[in-house]
Amino acid sequence: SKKFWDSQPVQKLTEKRPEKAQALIEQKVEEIRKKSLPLPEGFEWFLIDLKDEKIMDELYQLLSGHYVEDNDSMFRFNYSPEFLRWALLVPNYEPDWHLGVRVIESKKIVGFISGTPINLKIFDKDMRIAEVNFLCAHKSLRSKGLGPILIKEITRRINLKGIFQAVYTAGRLLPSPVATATYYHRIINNEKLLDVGFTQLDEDTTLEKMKRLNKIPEKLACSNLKKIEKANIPSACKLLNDYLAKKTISVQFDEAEFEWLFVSRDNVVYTYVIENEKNHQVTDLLSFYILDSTVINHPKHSSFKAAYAFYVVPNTIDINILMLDALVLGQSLGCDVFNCLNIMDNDDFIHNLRFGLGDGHLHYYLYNWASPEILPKEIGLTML
Ligand code: NHW
Ligand code: EN5
Repeated sequence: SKKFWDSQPVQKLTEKRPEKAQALIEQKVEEIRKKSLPLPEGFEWFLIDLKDEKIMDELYQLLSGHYVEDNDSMFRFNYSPEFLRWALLVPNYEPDWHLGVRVIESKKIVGFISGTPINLKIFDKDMRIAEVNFLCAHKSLRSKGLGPILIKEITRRINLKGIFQAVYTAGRLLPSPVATATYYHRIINNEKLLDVGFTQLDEDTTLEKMKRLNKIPEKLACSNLKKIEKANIPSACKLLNDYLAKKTISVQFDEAEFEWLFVSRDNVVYTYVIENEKNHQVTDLLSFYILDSTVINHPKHSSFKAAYAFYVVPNTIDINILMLDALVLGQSLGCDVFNCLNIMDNDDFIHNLRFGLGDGHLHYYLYNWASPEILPKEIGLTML
C-alpha cells in the first residue's frame, strides 16, 4: 500500500529543496471537512481535558508506558502530569487539539496527539502555526495505522482554525527534516548513570578519575544570578525574542506565553536571570526543564532525573559561565544528567563543559512548508 507520508504535503527525502521558503499546497477553511475522520470499529475520539485530574492520570498512564524510548529500549521518557499541563495548557491553547482515542467499551485511552499554537519566524516570515507533539499509540496497537489517523485528524482540526502549517520534531527520520540536531549529555551522577547503562566507564580509566573529571562546584559562579520574578517578564521576554530573532527558524513569545513558560515551577521548569543593577532590566537569561526517564527492567533503579537546556541568552556573561551555573543548579536539584541539543549557540559550551555525544538525533520538520535545509545552530526553538 501507498505510504502515509507520500500522501502528505511534505518534501520527499529525494526531492531537491527550493531556494525560497514557500507553502506546498494552498487551502481554504471552507474546503476542510467538518466531520471527524472515522475510526476503526470499537474506538472513539475523546478530547483530553488536562484540567481533569482523573483524565490527566489516564493520559499519564498511556505516555509513561508507551511514549518515546531510546534506540535500545533501555529508557523511556516519563513526562509528569504537571509537566504535561505546563507544556499543553499554554495561553490561547485549543482544547480540541488535545486529541485522544479511546476504546468505547473500556473507556481506556490508547492514542494521543497534541497541538499548541506558536508564533514561528521561518526565514523572513512570521507565522502563527501549530506545534505538534506527544503523538502516541498504545504498544498493543502499533503498525495498524493509528499514527496516521491521529495526524490526519489533528491536521483537520488545525486547518479548521485557518492554520495550514505546523512544526514538529522526532528522533526518527521522516520526509524531510529542515534541520537535524544531535543530543549531548553532561554526566552529574556518575555511579547511577554507569549502573543503569546510560554511559560506560572508558577502558583506560577508573570510577574515581571519572568522578574527579565530572565534578561540578556546589556554589554558583554568578553571584547575581537569581530566579526570575514577575517584574522581570517584560525585559526578559524582549531579551529572549531579540536573541531568537537572529536565528533562521525561531519562536517568538508574547508576554503571556513567556510568563507561562518561564516562571519557575517545581520539578518542571526553572528560569534564572541577571538584572542590570541600575535599571533592573534583564541582561542574561538561563532556563532548563526537568524530565525523568523510566529505566526499563532494572533491578536497582526505576528512573533517572534529567535537566534539559531550554533557552539560554548570554549577553554580559559568557555562555560557558552561565551553563556552568546551570550544571550547579541541576546538581543541587538532584538531576543525574544535564542534556542539550547542538541548536542555537550551544556549540559554544558543549565541549568546554564536558557534554558528551549522545546516540540520539532530533530532526526538525515543517508541515506544508518547503524551504532550504538549515544548520542546527540556526534553530531558535526548543520543543518539549
Ligand atoms: S516524536 C515522538 C512520536 N511518538 C513516539 O515515538 C512514541 C512511541 N511510538 C508510537 O506511539 C514527537 C507509535 O510508533 C507512533 C506511530 C504513534 C509514533 N511522526 O500507525 P502506524 C511527536 O509527537 C509514520 C510522524 O502504523 P505506529 C511528533 C511512519 O513513517 N510519523 O505506526 C509527532 C509510517 O508512515 P510511512 C511517524 O508505529 C509529529 C506511519 O507513521 C512517526 O503504530 C506527527 C506508520 O503508522 C512520528 N514520530 O504509530 C506529524 N513515527 O509513510 C505531525 C512513525 O513511512 C504533522 N510515523 O508509511 C503535522 C500535523 C499538523 C498539520 C497542521 C497544518
Ligand atoms: C519530541 N519533542 O534517543 C521529542 N535519547 O542521545 C521526541 N542516549 O539518551 C524525540 N541507547 O547517548 C526524542 N548516552 C528523540 C530522542 C529519544 C531518546 C534518545 C538519547 C539521546 C540518549 C543516551 C543513552 C543511550 C542508551 C543506549 C546516551 C551516552 C552518554 C555520554 C557518552 C559520552 C560521555 C558523556 C555521556
